[in-house]
Amino acid sequence: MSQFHALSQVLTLTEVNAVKPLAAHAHASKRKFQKNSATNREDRGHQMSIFTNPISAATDEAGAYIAAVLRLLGDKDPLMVLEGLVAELEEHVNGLTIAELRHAEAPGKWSIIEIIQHLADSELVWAYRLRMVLAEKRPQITGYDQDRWASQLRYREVKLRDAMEQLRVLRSTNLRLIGSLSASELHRAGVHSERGEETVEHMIRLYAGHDLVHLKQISRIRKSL
Ligand code: NI
Repeated sequence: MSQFHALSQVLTLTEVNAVKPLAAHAHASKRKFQKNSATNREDRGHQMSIFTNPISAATDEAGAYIAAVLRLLGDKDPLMVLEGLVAELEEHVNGLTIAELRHAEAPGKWSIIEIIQHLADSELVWAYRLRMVLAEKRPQITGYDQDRWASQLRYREVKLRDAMEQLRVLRSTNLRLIGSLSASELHRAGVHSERGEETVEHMIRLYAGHDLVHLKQISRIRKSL
């Protein structure tokens, strides 16, 4: 499983240490570290992300990342987390200037707006995956390189309003779909090329954990402003 991203960006140092030997970093520094510089295990982490499917992802590392995300979710109700994301984000961005919203946490790392666009595009990908898993028989789940999406799709130029609107619409659409599912539909699965079988139920927990990871990251950025 290649759910790897951004450990250095999104988890506190303690959490990163807790999930060693995970390659830390990931959303981080892609602009600085291009693929051809990825010569060791840690550098490869820069290309990995929670919803990415890098060829080099090591199963044990990915598994450790998933464990960290699920630990963050703890015993919280994943549906409550998913439902609360947009309101939480709105609270976080309230009162911030454009400059603050576009302030990168560190060179090569994302700003708050970039994180929100990442969440919006993650939701787009999830929308597709959910529908494939529900309508097709054990479909293949494929990944993408979120850092390349961020640069190629110009997350830096995105307007907060647009990113938030995309996220709001897609999240509520996905939650509506999930709310209509039967128990057996929640157990339908797709097959991820590295992570193997992945059920709708599991994805719900994973995406909820992913929300928390990025909310934490945004809190940290806010404190540093
Ligand atoms: Ni992410």
